[in-house]
Amino acid sequence: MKGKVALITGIGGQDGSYLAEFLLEKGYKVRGIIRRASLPNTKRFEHLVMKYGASDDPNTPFRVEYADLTDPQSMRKVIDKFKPDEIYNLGAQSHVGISFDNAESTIDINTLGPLRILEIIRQSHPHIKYYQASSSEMFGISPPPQSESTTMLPQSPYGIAKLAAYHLTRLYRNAYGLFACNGILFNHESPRRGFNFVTKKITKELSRIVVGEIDKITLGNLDAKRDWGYSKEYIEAMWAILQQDKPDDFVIATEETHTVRDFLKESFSLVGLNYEDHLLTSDKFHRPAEVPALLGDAKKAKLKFNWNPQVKFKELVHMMVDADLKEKLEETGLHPIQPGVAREEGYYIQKAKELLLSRQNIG
Ligand code: NDP
Ligand code: GDR
Repeated sequence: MKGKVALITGIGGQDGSYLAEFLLEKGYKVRGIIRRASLPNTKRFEHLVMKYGASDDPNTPFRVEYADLTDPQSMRKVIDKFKPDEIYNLGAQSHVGISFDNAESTIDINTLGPLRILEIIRQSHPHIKYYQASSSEMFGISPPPQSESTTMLPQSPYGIAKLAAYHLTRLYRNAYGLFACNGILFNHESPRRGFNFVTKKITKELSRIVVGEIDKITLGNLDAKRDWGYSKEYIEAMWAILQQDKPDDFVIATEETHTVRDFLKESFSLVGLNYEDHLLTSDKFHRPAEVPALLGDAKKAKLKFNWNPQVKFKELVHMMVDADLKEKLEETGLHPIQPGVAREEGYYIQKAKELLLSRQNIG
């Protein structure tokens, strides 16, 4: 891997930041693009800038430039400049609910964005390997379990945009012989997950309930089922997909499914709370059309590159609850920040339980 160059779009997102760390560890030179924002959108990779610097030297391990998937000239400029061996196209308007309100820009970023990259590769750099961040949302209302051969019936502008990009990726592979692959990833989460996805919303709001900032969490559909895995493991599959002998498409999933209600119940019970005492529901968080049940069948990835995720539902909930409690207990001064002190996972869950008990005793 030494000396290989990878370009990551969406490097500022959950997956992009983990993938950058993983590829740097492997000896890649990592290049990323970010778009202009009025507030910093670099938080998830600031530690990499601290570690590797922000030099213009072409040999520097880590480097980020401004470009935008909606701006073809900017994409051509970075691809011509960095001449990557591999492109991981993770940049997207990735929120399904918001795609109903921003349908056109979702299609611009999520469909035309990949098309622009594929065209640049086809015209000028046909040796580049291309990874497309495809999604289980493409299956829509097809009943579970879903595999690479399941019919795709998307239920949102997001799902439709991703399905078009999935087909473009296959077309450029079949018609022009490009090494272009789809990773069809089921939901994956982590402490770095964006705040308006349901898992992070639950664990973050729970931490606010624990310290007494709020008393209720407001959610939409609690019956939707999702196959939730851990982002840090899923990005390894992205890399493995591009290392196969032949370009292909792969489902990546844990092969377990749980409802949103299960996630809520498990999170609250970790600190000894009953979610029903703290729950409101609102139409605001219901979608015009819903994907009722996702459950991946990842046999092909298991067979081809030994895909075997270790973090399943309970471990994931535990990790995310503990991380948000740490942040909240430190931010509010209820637990001192102790630089350099590493706590075992679960430490802040224990502290939260003690806090809730002491509050009950005072009450
Ligand atoms: P995030 O929303 O955390 O990250 C998306 C990234 O894309 C952000 O860095 C965002 O930048 C960037 N981006 C958005 N618009 C543009 C644009 N016009 N030009 C350049 N960059 C842009 O998503 P995840 O990390 O969770 O997901 C990564 C990819 O995988 C996405 O494509 C997503 O759709 C897909 N996916 C995700 C799954 C999941 O469960 N996480 C499952 C299946 C697929 P900014 O910070 O400026 O908004
Ligand atoms: P999803 O993730 O739509 O599956 O897309 P999200 O966490 O947004 O929703 C999961 C399920 O929870 C229900 N839900 C709520 N969702 C949100 N965001 N907020 C709420 O308050 C709420 N209440 C209930 C939703 O209706 C849904 O059924 C994610 C994204 O990462 C996509 O980019 C990715 O492609 C897919 O996963 C696979």
